[in-house]
Amino acid sequence: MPTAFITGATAGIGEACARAFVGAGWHVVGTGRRADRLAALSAELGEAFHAAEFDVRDEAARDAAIDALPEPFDGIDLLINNAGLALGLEPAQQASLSNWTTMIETNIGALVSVTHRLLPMLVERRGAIINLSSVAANYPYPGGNVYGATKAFVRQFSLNLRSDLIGTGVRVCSIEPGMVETEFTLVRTGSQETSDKVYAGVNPMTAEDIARTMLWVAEQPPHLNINSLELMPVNQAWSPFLVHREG
Ligand code: NDP
Ligand code: 8X3
Repeated sequence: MPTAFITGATAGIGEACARAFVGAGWHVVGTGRRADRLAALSAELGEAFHAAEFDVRDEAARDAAIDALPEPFDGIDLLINNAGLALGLEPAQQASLSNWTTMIETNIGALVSVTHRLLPMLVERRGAIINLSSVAANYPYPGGNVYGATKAFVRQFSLNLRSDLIGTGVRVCSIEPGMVETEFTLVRTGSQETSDKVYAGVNPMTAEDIARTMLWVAEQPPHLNINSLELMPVNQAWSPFLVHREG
């Protein structure tokens, strides 16, 4: 049975992935800061699931958790870099620097660091990496400023990894979803009411939609790499360029 290491398994896409991969016969290491959520997932998923509680930005805590992985969770075949967040929707000139720093540290810094830590094992096992980018990587929108830029980094890092990993058998995919109803907008805005309004009437994608897609990516034959995959709900598309008229 292969093992997946899923960052941010306490909510949304990561939690749905933990369920989907265990359901498909994988072993799963699920990480996150919220111990109560990890305990509930452990109780639900049983022996195929191993909880690892740490802040993804804390390298020492992360290394301690990885070093303590028991068999059969200590041989990782798939890294799903999912933990991430957006904070704020203000225009750049009004945004909080601390929000920007948190997004950069989490979406870029921690993702790079976890990848660096697990790459030797993934090479040894001819494993795979799935990185959570976003449509925000590919299309600018007002208030997307640093969040979109972090996701553009994730997409380009994924493609560049492919170049370096040629010949190793390691596969890398950048997943780029649009609107998925999770705790994402609650975290971004701090308001459940605002979050509910964002998704109202949209029929957005679900965390399960993305988890099913990631399982499909992971279970392609070993000679086939899905480089990037952009997904949107049918009720989401692009808007015209913004134009400001003077006077
Ligand atoms: P949720 O807010 O529902 O889940 C985010 C997960 O990330 C949680 O498990 C949270 O765990 C974890 N996380 C955040 N910060 C940290 C941290 N410092 N240390 C450890 N874990 C952390 O959001 P989603 O499921 O929607 O988001 C998952 C990924 O998908 C993100 O990278 C997001 O940018 C991306 N994405 C989301 C889209 C959407 O529309 N929802 C669309 C495109 C991409 P905890 O708080 O317990 O630590
Ligand atoms: C989340 C999708 O469109 O809210 O990455 O930026 S979006």
